Amino acid sequence: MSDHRHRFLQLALTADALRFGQFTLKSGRLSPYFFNAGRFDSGVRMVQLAACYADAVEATGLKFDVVFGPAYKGIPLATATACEFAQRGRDLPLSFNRKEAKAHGEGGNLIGADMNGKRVLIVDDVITAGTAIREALGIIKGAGGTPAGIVVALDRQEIASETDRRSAAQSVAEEAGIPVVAVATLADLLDFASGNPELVGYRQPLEDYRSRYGTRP
Ligand code: OMP
Repeated sequence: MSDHRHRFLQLALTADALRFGQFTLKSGRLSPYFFNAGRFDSGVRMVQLAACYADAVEATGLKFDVVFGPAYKGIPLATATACEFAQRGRDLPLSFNRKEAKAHGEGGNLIGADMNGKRVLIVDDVITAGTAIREALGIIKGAGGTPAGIVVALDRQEIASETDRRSAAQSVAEEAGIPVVAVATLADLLDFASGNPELVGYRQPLEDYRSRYGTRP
């Protein structure tokens, strides 16, 4: 497992961002685990997480001009990732949206750098069925930008729907013609759990869930 994958999973556990139990997902699926990016709730945690995102993106050699964070959780993630790229010598424009359009002041629902005519990297927390990412793609296109790639901390590697057995990440990538990069995947989490005595007991529920909703690698 590459260093950023392992580092991220360890960080997520330490921050309690990765939890095991019973969770109802946005898709209605009942999951034995949940990733809550909101637990990266301090400066140090955010800096460490952003380094994992930047490493994952750099490993792909993806070309892009602007970083976009979808509201809400994508906003701090994209911001921290842009700061990390700046630390690495690359000052990238940053853009994000608000959920409700504002009628006064500067108006609209987009904040930050102009995406028109630019190649845009979306930074978000997690992909399950792909609904959140599809919305973000629509926002970028609406602003005249060209989606260049998507990076999420965790790809849960779940089928998009009963009729589309590809993973949501695969179907979004094929439809949009762009890569979906994950810092780590469910497969990485399963590997990580095998080597960690505290997590080994969670492996079976994760495997059962993967048999029901997951795509086999
Ligand atoms: P999809 O839109 O189905 O891809 O789900 C992604 C969204 O689900 C995320 O942006 C979160 O709001 C939420 N989510 C998590 O935050 N962590 C998880 O482990 C799973 C989900 C989820 O509901 O699927």
